[in-house]
Amino acid sequence: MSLLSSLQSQFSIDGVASIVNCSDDFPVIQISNSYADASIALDGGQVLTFQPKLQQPVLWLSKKAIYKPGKSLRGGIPVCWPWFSDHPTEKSFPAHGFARNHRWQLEAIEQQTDQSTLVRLTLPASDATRNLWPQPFELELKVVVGTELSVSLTMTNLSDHPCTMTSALHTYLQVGDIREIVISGLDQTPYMDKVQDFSLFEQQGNVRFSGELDRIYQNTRSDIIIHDGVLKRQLKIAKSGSLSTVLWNPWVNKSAAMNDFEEDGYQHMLCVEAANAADDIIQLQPAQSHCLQTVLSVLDQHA
Ligand code: TA6
Repeated sequence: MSLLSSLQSQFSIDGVASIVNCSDDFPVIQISNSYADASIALDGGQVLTFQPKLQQPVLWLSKKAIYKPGKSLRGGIPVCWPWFSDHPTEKSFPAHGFARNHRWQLEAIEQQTDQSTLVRLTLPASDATRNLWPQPFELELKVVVGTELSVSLTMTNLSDHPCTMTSALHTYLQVGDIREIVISGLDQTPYMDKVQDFSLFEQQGNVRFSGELDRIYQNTRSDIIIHDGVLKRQLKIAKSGSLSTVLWNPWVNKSAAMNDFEEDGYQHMLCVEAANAADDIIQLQPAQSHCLQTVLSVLDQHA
């Protein structure tokens, strides 16, 4: 029996959940319940789409995204773990860790009593992951598709010594026009600016975009609201288990240099990432766990 048919017979739920190959050897879970449609790739444990019924897509997914095992897709919610950005000491290791480049295992798809749908995935260790991260670990991703999208990443240290790690739910959001976007929730928050040599600044008022922006906001638990006058909606990004929030838009030149970024795609996307990044390092004792969660919701249709 092929992987796809065995997943389909074990996990599909009539009228709600199915597992399809969205390109050669690229299994994707498709959810459609009373609240929303969503899709999740086993490769990377990556949520690709989330669209509440009768609304516009919440997540941005590049039209030039490459559907290939071992390569993180441009868009949706890549999982960055066990390090965010570059590895702290090994420059040849992949950026943003390895969780986004490996195939996850589907553990369960369940209808909840409120008719939302829970999908549970785990990342198995392999020789390839052990070469990059020898410590035994457990990594679980829970995705709940309802009126909101909730994504929770639980990391557990299964080794016999303390471990440190960083992480992010690198969420690509769909916006009408990046130049018109206003972000609230970060006033007076300190941030590290990657575009200005990692210098430290403090946010004054709302965030607006007029060029490349790549910042790690620090020491913040706040919800973010994206005010989108073009799509006439407000998106709320709530989080827990995170003291850092990353904002990213590559703008013209950086996006043109990426082969999986559609032309002018930067105008319609924005990353808001619930993270443990920079000084927000997670230290786990043996058997200890940490949960990083982001919850996305459309507040209303009038920005
Ligand atoms: O989260 C922001 C960031 O770290 C940027 O610096 C940026 O280059 C980006 O993520 C995308 O990284 P990727 O490795 O997916 O091209």
